[in-house]
Amino acid sequence: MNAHNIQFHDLHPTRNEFLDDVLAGLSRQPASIPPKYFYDERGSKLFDLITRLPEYYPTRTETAILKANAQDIATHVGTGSLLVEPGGGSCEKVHILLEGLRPCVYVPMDISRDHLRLAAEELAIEYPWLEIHAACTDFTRHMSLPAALPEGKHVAFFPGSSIGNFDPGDAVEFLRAIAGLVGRGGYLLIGVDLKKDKAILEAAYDDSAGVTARFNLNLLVHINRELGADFVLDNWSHKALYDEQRGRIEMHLVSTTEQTVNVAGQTFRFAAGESIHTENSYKYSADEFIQLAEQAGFISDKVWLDANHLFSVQLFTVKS
Ligand code: AVJ
Repeated sequence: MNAHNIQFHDLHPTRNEFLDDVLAGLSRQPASIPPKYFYDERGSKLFDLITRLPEYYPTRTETAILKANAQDIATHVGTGSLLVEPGGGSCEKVHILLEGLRPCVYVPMDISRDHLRLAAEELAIEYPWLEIHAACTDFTRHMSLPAALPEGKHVAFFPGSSIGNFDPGDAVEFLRAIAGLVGRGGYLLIGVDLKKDKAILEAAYDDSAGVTARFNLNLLVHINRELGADFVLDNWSHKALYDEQRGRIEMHLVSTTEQTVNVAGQTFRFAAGESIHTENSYKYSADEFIQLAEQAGFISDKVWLDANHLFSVQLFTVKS
């Protein structure tokens, strides 16, 4: 079946940006690689598996909050908007909002091209009344909308606590870019994971089935394939820890032996126990996050929580 209510805009990052980021990251001390490169096709599939793990509470908790409050959210935001979702590659959570919000356009933006295309096509068939403009783009680099969108109040939807991947300073900058994107009168509906017990957090990022470990290690598979590197997977192990001081989960790939790795003609040495920092996932209290968003030019409109206060869904308007 072919849907006609969909357009695809390809703004995919070049192989050079990936290579530059990896070379720069591995040259740093300690080494690090941006988490956005987790999401090749297999990485996106592994992440979908993570969201269904018993230990990984964020997805199901956020989904429950959205479902329980979909009507309330629609009442606050109103209908007929232009709904933009940076990182919305699987077009999954937006289902919960579509019937209530009845936006005129939905713009999912994602770095993972095939994943985005498939999900957007399925959505287009399921919601024939909805115009979809899928944009394959690295929204952490280019925060711009595809050309030729209809007029309307802009609503940014940023679920999943993806904001947690940014250091707080970068998060403010990113939120400021979103404020610019939605403009005056616009909204931000964002999912924010909350601070909680260390054991719950660490289990969520080091599950007993080992899916998160595979997800982390897949970053090296992605680099080997796309950039012709020679990471030996057996020489790396997954580590996740909660730094209570900084309020963040850190994921690392730890070198299990002394080794060298070649990437595009450059050689990198790793001692046994040395690690590549692959992700931060910051946790906030609801109030801490409101303060952060205020620095970016937003005003808190409403906060929805689950009964156990594991996760928050927060609505903001742009300060005028
Ligand atoms: C997609 C960034 C929200 O930080 O929880 C899940 C990614 N990494 N398990 C998160 C992730 C390991 C996830 N975000």
